[in-house]
Amino acid sequence: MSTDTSARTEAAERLDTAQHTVSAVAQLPGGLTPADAYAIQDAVIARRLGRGERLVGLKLGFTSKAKMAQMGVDEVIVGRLTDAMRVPDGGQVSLARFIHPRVEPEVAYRIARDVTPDDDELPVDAVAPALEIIDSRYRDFRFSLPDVIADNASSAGFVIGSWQPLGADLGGRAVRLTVDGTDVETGSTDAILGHPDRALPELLRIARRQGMPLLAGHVVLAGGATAAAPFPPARVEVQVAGLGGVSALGV
Ligand code: OOG
Ligand code: MG
Repeated sequence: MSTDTSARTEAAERLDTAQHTVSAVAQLPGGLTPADAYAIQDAVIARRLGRGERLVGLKLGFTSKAKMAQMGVDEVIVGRLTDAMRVPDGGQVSLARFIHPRVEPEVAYRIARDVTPDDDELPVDAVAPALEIIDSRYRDFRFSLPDVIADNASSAGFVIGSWQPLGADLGGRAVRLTVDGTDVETGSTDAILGHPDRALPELLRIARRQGMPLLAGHVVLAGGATAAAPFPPARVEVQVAGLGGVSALGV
């Protein structure tokens, strides 16, 4: 695929249409670089903002080996979260909105203030247990690294539990993903880059490189601590030891 503007616009339109018509599409033609793919992601986000959505955060992908192995990808990526993706804790989610949704247990951080070029660390002021809903727009949930970057890192929905002030070490916390009370995935926050706090400098680095603003109050999802599981019509809950739980009901 050539990387000219019209090819990028066409790829973005294809992915955006797949999302709001809930129909999977073929992978993008080969030969895209990650830079091309982020330019397509920018165009996908611009279309969402053009429909009145607002940016409310960012997410990291492939920060754990379990996720990398599950999807055959081995580089950390970033996607954008909008208000339309937010689900209240305990709320219902219509599964008809998605093509083939999956859920992941995550840890969320909150950005404390607008980040400036002088910041050498990402300022965060709170942490919460989180549940991410991912939904690749590609057929069979199969993609290359540039494909998934262009597809906004499969972002589809997110649920944030109660925010708590930072302080205690977030490393080594047990993580559970349950469906109707039964464990489907278990792991540790250390699966996220060895310690979830390590997601923050990774986000700062990639967001700066890509010119993505990091703004006060925005959510940061640090990445799945385990492999993702299918999102069934049932109550899905994430528990992070010491942080509590967060849930959503698929209907
Ligand atoms: C891409 C999204 C990866 C994570 O937490 O690693 C991700 C995908 O697996 O479709 O959200
Ligand atoms: Mg995730």
